[in-house]
Amino acid sequence: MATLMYDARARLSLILCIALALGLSASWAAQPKSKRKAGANAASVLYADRADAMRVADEIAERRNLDRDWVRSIIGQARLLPQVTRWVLPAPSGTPKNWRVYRSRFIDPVRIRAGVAFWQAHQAALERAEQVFGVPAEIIVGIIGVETIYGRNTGNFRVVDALATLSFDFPQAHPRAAQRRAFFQDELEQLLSLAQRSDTDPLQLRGSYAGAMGLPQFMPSSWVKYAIDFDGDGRIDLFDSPADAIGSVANYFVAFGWNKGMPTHYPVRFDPAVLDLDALLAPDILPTFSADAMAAKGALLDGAARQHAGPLALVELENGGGEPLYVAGTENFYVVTRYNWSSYYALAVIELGRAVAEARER
Ligand SMILES: [Ca+2]
Repeated sequence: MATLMYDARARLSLILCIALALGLSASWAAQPKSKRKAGANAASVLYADRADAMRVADEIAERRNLDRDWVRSIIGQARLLPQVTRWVLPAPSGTPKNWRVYRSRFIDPVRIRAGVAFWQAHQAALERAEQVFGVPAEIIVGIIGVETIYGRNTGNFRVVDALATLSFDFPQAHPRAAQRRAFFQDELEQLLSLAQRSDTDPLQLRGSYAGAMGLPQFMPSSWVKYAIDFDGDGRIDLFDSPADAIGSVANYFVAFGWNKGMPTHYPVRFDPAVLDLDALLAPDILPTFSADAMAAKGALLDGAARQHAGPLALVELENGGGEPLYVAGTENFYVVTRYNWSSYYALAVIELGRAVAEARER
């Protein structure tokens, strides 16, 4: 999900869906298929019966200048999804992350073939997005592939149910429960406001269990801020217009600082004599070191990478009990993590896009 949610900002960074993955983020894409299909089994709790939900409905109506009865009616028809309150909990601490396993979920023949077909069908829009925004087609193709397999799996939960559940019944066991609850409550408010403005019935909208929608899995707040009409029909439709999805992903990346022409990452090798891994990993994925500073701490780049002008981060991807993978991430790698706050997610997006591009050339 693009944007899907982020603690600090707002889009998709969401949830940790698989044990490997990392932290909440737009990774509904990573959730087991069994979760994705379970959306229809709503429990019997209706939020019309909940005073706290109706109080929030009144506040939303007041803040957004919406019809109070309409807001109460929509939220009142939302149903608690008990399974969602379990899925948003982080993996138990100590659960090892495993890049190879994570990667295998996304870089596979079915998804690559679907990516080739998507690129072929929407080549003109992808080229135009690259010209207008400077975001390469293969990055956009990587995002839409990881998120929804090019629209095959956009989620079947009523978005209103998902957002109401996470607004009013976010699990207290989550370490950042209050923050997350506030985040989802804001998303619910954004959804109602957006639906009212676009004359859409919010009860008809379907998405991930965290409320992410359409081909690129945008959360409501991201839809409001970053979605664009890229096929020129005068409306923004991330569900049925691949061109709108393509343009919106590119626009999202530009909003988060995508640098045209900059690679996302470089291979890195270590000089054991001077290696200071703790210092190199301290800033996590935030690009901090010049190529020279990185080399001084024992992480060496080769060839043109040594001339890279901007800051770099040493990105560590665990492989269960095996040797981790290390890459030098640029500012553009960091931008990919703004779509979903995870280095595993970002590298999967980048490698899927590359695999699709290579398959096209064969
Ligand atoms: Ca459009």
